[in-house]
Amino acid sequence: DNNRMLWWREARFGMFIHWGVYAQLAGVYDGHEINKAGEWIMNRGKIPVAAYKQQAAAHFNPVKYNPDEWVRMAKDAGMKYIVITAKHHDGFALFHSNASKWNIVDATPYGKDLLLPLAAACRKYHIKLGFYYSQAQDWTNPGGAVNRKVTSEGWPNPDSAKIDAYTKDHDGHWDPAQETATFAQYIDKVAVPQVKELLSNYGDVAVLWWDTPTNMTDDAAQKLQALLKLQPNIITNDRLKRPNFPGDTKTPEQKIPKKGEMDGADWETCMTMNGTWGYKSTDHKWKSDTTLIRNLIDIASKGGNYLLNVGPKADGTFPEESIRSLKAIGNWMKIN
Ligand code: JFZ
Repeated sequence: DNNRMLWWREARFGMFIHWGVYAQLAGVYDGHEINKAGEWIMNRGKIPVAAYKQQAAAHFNPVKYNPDEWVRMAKDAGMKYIVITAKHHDGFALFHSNASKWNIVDATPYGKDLLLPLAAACRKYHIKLGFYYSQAQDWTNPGGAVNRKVTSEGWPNPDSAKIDAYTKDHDGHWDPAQETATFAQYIDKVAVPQVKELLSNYGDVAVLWWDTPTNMTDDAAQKLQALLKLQPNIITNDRLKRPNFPGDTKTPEQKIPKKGEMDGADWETCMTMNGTWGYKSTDHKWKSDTTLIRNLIDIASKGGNYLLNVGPKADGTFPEESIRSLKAIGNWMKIN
């Protein structure tokens, strides 16, 4: 079992990719800038399911998507693995799925599976591929928009007052479409079959990166955990369900632990290059190359891995600033 972790322990550096139809909105809905992370825009803006489908997915057409180039940029930066959001909290699948039409093939003009060519490019360049899958939160597939705490922020949405009142009365939901199934039904009809698809149709899957375990049930976690046998060497993180499903790796987020703090566990710090995971046209808070390189050294010297995020644009290209920083890190790697 220790063998399974060997490559990961030596990897030190990986690329996180947050990509989805939220990149089409790029942080702006109905002319309003929505605060916080770009991939949360549907929730933060309380965008109704039908409007989100129309305004984000119906125009999502990443014709410049070049996974060969993506993987080469990761490899040239010294990264050994990639973890991509196969499905984030908005429920949108970057892959063709028989479990839900809310996917790249059936819901966008692009119409082609995005993960198949990425998996091929990863094999070509010997980069390991992992999938992020939002198992507990799915704001579009019925039953997946599990109870969220309602905060009293004013939503910059034309219907904000109405939607706020609805949300308060409905456990954090903001659209009746989200409530037409139970969480257990969502797990059985969407999450379980989709994870099965991901672990069956893309060759070797190195990592399953679960997220936001709040509201998970033991039953749901057990069903998802059982699927991992489809990929005997897969490594999973600690975000399936806490505390009974610890996985293989701990995931300090946006911070680097102190020496010794992680108590001998395998750990991976995930971090953004600016202030958002999913692309936002308005986020210009880019970390300097020096900061990124220092973080990598700091993390590697403490025995962890650095999972550095890129949020590609809707056309399929990386933001210029990310491309530049990846090159700078790669140049530094070559002389060290
Ligand atoms: C989650 C997601 O909600 C977010 O969109 C992104 O994908 C990120 C990598 O993961 O956000 C989190 C998860 C955990 C913590 C904070 C934000 N945490 O443990 O502090």
